[in-house]
Amino acid sequence: RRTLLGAAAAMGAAALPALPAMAQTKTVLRISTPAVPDDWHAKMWTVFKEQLEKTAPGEFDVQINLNATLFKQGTEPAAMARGNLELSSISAFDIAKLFPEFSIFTAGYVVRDPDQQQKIFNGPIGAELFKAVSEKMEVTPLATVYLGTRQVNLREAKPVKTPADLKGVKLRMPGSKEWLFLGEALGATATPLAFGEVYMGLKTGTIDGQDNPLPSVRAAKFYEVTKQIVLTSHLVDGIFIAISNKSFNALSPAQKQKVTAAAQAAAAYNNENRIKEEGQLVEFFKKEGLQVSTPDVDAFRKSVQATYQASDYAKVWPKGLLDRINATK
Ligand code: KDO
Repeated sequence: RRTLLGAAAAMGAAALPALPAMAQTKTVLRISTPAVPDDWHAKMWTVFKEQLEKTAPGEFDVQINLNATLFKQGTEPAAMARGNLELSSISAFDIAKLFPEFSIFTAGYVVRDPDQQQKIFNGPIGAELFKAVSEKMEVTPLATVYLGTRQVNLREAKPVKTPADLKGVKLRMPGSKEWLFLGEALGATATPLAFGEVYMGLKTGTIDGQDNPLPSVRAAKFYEVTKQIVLTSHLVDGIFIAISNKSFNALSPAQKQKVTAAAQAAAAYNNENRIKEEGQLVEFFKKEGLQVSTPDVDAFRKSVQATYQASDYAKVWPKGLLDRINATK
């Protein structure tokens, strides 16, 4: 029996007929994220999709799933490792679970600002750590997304100057021990809850507060159900656009390059817009009737840094990494 290709080969390569359209199956790239539609790290995926449509027309079918509708928050890395999901944005906390050395980026007051964050992850530190992430987690980080600087957001207004003022405050954190540790380091009583349940938790009072960057407080409308924002600036938070190694390895070198470039364009779009919006939101929240207060940030910094230094987390941080981070300008 002769196949079409066999027949073509017999005719000589020059006579190969053009492949019929049906042979061009698109590579499906499913994205899952807990981000709400109006947040920059949700909108950035449209930039990713549109760029790929231009650079690789007809090659990819990009499917964007927001609001954690495809995979629950925090389960994306395992889904990608199994090959059940192609892309997501993963946090330092997700990475630290499987690669504890990375917990240095879950610690409060380590990274100084978004510019330094980009320099850290786009330079030699990022290259070394991302290689280890790829080996340990079966996912490859493609771009660093500035999620914003995390602030404390309370249901009822109260004077907050130092961590002692957060004593007994039920502060919602995402559900992993690395996140809960950050909440406790701030002086609060950390309570785990998925992002999608925070609005209701604040409204009904099952939690007293939550921490997120200002653009997410706006996009998820937490300002409707809270009265105060305390500008602790405790974590310059980053998430990483990551692809499952199974999907990445199945791409041609040209496709790998195009997917990486699209991820970087998406991150750049997010970073630019988020930084700009962060500068404008204090005014917005004040207009919405919230009290926006500045605590003794040095007191928070000293206390949080000391808590991490004394913890088991710091014991596994690679020797010299903190100094290298601090020296990154
Ligand atoms: C959150 O649950 O507070 C968090 O900010 C954690 C991040 O790592 C990230 O998952 C984010 O939520 C979601 O993308 C929703 O903005």
